[in-house]
Amino acid sequence: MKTVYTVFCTDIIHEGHLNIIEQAHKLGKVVIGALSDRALIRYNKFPTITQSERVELYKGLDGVDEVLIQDSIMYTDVIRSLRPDYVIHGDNWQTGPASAIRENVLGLLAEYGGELIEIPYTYNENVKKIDSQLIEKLSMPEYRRKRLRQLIEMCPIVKTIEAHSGLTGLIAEKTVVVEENGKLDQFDAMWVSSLCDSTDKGKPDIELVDMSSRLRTIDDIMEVTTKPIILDGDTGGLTEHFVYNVRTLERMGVSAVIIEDKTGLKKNSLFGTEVEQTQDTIENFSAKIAAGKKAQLTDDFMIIARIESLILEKGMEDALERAVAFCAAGADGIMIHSRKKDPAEIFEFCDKFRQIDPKTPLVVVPTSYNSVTEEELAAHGVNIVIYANQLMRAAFPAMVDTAETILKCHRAQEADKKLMPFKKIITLIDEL
Ligand code: SPV
Ligand code: MG
Repeated sequence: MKTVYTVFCTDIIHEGHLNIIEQAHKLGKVVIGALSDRALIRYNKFPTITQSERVELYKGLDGVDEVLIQDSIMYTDVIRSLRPDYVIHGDNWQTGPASAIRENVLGLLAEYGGELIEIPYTYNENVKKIDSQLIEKLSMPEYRRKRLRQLIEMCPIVKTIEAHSGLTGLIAEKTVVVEENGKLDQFDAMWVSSLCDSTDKGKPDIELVDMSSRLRTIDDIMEVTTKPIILDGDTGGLTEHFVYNVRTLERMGVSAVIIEDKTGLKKNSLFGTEVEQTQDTIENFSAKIAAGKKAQLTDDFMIIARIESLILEKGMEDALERAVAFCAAGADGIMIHSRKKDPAEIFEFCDKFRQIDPKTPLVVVPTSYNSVTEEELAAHGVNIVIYANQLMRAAFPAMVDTAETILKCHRAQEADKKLMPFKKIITLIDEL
């Protein structure tokens, strides 16, 4: 009896999957690899049912003999232990990032003479509808909102990139890279930065862009994405207003708001002590957090307290004292910020905080200390890394350069060399 292996990473079975099983069954014993939660999220397919529910779903299908868990998007461990005679897959992985997985499978099968069978991918209206229903489901508030907490449990570190528009949201949603080791990677979540949201509107980052406008930006991003959103809530404003905003954000499906312990006219933290900035008292800020937590209706939403002590040079002890107090007031996480060039003070804070509190999620924004790696941060107990402004900073100089080139040349031809072809820009956005 030959062994036939195939991997499923779906929450809904459609005729394409049934066809694969039927073809596999003709060849021998059918073993399905259920991609684990951990592997699925790196592959940009966030599960809407649990891993064990997926295993049960696959086991119940006619023609399936065995279901095992495949814990990595690459087939290496399973193929080396199972040594299937055949791996069967739809032919839709021959191009794009998934072709790296195909290469991995071909290499492994060649080690002992196994064979890859590719069958035409079923892509009819019904399958398309099921695919888009899955995506729609993930974009719904109740799924999106809880996804950040799920990611914190599942990932060594939640990789978060700034988005300030539908287009940057799409980049955060869809960018996938194949790394040198053949693994795929992508971002887990999005940060709606006050700096970039303000900059995009040509305004300073001083809480001038009001909440209605910030919500509009969030809505634009939500329209075209499914990944969870962390809002930069600045100081949170008046407590009396903050409680209403918590409810609104929660209802929209935002996963977390981060508020910073400053008061009065807020300036961007990267100015540090070069401008006048006032830190709120522990008592006031704790009361704001507690009021927000009281207003919250679901268990999913997170209010994360951002501590500005290191930015304002108030010292490590002050930062730690605040972290403990804000957690006691109900904060679901702590963001510690620094504008030093190296991560030493961030590491010190995280190590000391972890001795006091092993669990509360820690968030960092390595804009100044940008040589630090995700692995190093995770080793110091960080749960969420935010790349807070890089997309905006990439786009701005490119646009200025283009404007200058057109002015200098009195035509567009010279500028065109660095631009995306217009044929590509009109097909960049998927139509329904
Ligand atoms: C933002 O992105 O708006 C932030 C992070 O608040 S920072 O600009 O570093 O203060
Ligand atoms: Mg900000």
